[in-house]
Amino acid sequence: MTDLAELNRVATAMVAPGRGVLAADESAPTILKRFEAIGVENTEDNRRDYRELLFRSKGMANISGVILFDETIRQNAKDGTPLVKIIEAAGSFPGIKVDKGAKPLPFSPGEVVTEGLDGLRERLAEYRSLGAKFCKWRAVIEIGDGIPSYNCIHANAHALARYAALCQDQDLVPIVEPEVLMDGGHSIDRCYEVTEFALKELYRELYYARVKLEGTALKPNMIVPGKKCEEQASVEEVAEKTLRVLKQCVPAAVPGVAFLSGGQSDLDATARLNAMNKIGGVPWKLTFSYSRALQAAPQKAWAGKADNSAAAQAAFAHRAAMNGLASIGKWSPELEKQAA
Ligand code: 5MM
Repeated sequence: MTDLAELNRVATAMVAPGRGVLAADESAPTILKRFEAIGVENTEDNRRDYRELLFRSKGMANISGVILFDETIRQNAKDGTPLVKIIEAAGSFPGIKVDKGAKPLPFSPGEVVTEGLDGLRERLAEYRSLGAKFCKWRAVIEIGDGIPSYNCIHANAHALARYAALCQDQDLVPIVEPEVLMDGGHSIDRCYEVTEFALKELYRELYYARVKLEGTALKPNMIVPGKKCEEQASVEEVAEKTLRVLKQCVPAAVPGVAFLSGGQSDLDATARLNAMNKIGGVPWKLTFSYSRALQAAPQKAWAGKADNSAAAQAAFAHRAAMNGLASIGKWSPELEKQAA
């Protein structure tokens, strides 16, 4: 029998004030891209060394959970300690990405649906035995000419709901991530409209699948204009429109919302989260579940050299601390400079 109290305890701790989630679940092609950008060879040891340095950084004080990739949840640190144990020792929950990636959606040019439901029950049981307390599944929704279609919104919401129900059946907290991409030249209002559509459909499907919202976390995009849009938005506009869409769509039973960074600059991701928490007045905690906005700085500082490990750990700790402050509305540009 699903232990809803335990699921709620984990989901609530994941969004505890001052803390958020580190998304370190880059799949093989994505970590290759990240390592190429800093001139590092994409070997198993390098992937291990890099992630180990993050998990041993004092920045983990602001990290409530770490999303891992399949390889990482099975990996040991250089001294033989399982990486999962290092995360637990830092007071953080190990989590796992369980989707198998976004694949073309038949008869819907330019659209994708996330796959990975086949065999998921068995994979979840194994991940739980390896120490996972929560999972992540990411749907990808692109905005373009005539897209997204209802078929894309619905297929992805349905898959997210089936995944979430299976997670809870195995006593794992599902993070549901319907990401509306910020690629392209669309306006902030178009992003609002599509995100609203995706979230409404998601919560409808979660209801049909009998998912217990108290034992879930939402990982959405913020409401932002496309990267190529000529009219960019102020921090206040992003915060205000993001809160507005969440209030329209997300039930109060959800303990917390942990945003993805989605290609925003490190500072934008922090400042916008901070602005939302300053406005407040919402039933859920608002925090971060960033990958790029937490890792770009440490990756640059590390550049694959053991001698740079301390500098990389400090860069990670800095971003984790700044986002920790943003999660309680206590960040400021002055603090950012002082602490840097
Ligand atoms: C680490 O990036 C995750 C996706 O990895 P793959 O594309 O390799 O499967 C991604 O889901 C990530 O967890 C979230 O989108 C947050 O990352 P950003 O960089 O958007 O904060």
